[in-house]
Amino acid sequence: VATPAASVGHHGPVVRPTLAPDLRAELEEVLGPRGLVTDPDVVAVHTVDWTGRFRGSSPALVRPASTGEVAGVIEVCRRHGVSVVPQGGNTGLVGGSVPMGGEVVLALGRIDDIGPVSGLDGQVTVGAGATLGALAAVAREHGLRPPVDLAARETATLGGMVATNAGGLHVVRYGPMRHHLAGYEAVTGTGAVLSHLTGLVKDNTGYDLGGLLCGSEGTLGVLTRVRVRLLPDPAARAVGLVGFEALDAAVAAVAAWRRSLEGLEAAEIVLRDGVELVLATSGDRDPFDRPWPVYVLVEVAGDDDPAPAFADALAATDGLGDAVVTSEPGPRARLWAIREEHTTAINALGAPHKLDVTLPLDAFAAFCVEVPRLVTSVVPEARTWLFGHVGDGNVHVNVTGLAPDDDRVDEAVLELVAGAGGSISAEHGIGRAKRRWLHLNRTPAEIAAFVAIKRALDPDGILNPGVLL
Ligand code: FAD
Ligand code: 2HG
Ligand code: ZN
Repeated sequence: VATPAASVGHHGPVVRPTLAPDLRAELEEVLGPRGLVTDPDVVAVHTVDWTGRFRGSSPALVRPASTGEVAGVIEVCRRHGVSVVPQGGNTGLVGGSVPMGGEVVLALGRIDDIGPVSGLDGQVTVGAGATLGALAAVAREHGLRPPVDLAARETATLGGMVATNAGGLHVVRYGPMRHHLAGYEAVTGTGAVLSHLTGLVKDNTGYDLGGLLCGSEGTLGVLTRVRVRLLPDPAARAVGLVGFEALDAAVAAVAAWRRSLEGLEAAEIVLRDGVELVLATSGDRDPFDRPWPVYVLVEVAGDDDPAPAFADALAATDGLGDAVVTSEPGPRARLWAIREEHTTAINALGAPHKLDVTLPLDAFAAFCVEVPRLVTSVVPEARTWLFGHVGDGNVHVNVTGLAPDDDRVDEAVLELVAGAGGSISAEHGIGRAKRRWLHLNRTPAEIAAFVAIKRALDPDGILNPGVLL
């Protein structure tokens, strides 16, 4: 691979890297005619992240159809000293899925088989390239659902979700992806295949390599198949949008509902400016007849209609302004859209800087008040948008009006987070976007352990160089 001179950083390189003829021939040998794509227009689609902030370049897209082909690709690339970026749905939000250094893109889309679903324990083995939406459709046939849900469901893949330890909309009840991983198959940077798809609940036979691969962001191995636990899908649901005057009242209310509402499945926060932006984009009607500064979207599920218990909990809530609650599928979806459409609506303003952070709950409200002030003190013309999973202390700080490679705001916000005892990445990962600040949350000894693990599984550093470490 001819490495382009301008490939490091957030702006796209001018030079297009090309494959050396012998490397091309060996990859063709492994992949067959459908598996190697070098048409620059097709490859280009895979070199830009979902937000448009990270723009790289690549000589080729490889599309293996089996674990054996993935191992073959890694073995060839390692021998040629060529790096590889594993890519699922390319919906990641930290720049980890695109080739910023002229790497080959290894897309998992052809490894997308699903099933069968085990009737006894609800487990299923899934090709890493299967989308969450496709898995949800299969799960529904069995009265089940995937354990994690997120707005990018039609594009995000199970491999990407395990690689990032995705969180999503129901962590408050079920936890992130790692909690539901029952087995894995992956190819390391040496081309070795690690396969442990037993699905055994009790299996204390040494290191938890699946747990290690989960959240490793493609730096230790290319996941080819994962075994996940599906969950029962409760028969009835109620969704409420609850308006508050103040953030601290909203945070306190969520804490109270966590104790009193048995079937609490989601507690998501949005603010007035974000709601206005989403409604202006969608043309939908405001569900309230007056604006509230803060809203919490709550979902409660159970075998019977949970709306009465939900109404009781709302009646006992201090500082509550107003609420709309519905058990009907259509209106429920419209309330969810107000929350889920934030990412798309903000992106339409220009590629934001995305700072996905967790705060201790007792610091959450003060942080949300402080952070817009901090942002404008660093870059006066920047604008801050806040929303997220308040039930988990996780707020998505989106900042628009910044140049893609101007990291001053990122630094100030992440330092504020760490100073408050929070995490600089709640659920999206470190990727390229936050690598500079890993030290804010991890000690030198921890990072040294990370490096040692990386060297053991990827001795030549060909898997996702520049991501995480
Ligand atoms: P990609 O974007 O392709 O890759 C992400 C990372 O995983 C990269 O580092 C990549 O190299 C690595 N990777 C991908 N596949 C593999 C593999 N098979 N083996 C090894 N490494 C691999 N995230 C949340 O956590 N919660 C949310 O609520 C959420 N909502 C979202 C909503 C929208 C609208 C969008 C655009 C994104 C959202 N995300 C959310 C982020 C994103 O969807 C998740 O990070 C998801 O897990 C990425 O899956 P993917 O298949 O798109 O992975
Ligand atoms: C969500 O919770 C996703 O909707 C995306 O994690 C967050 O757009 C974001 O910053
Ligand atoms: Zn999120």
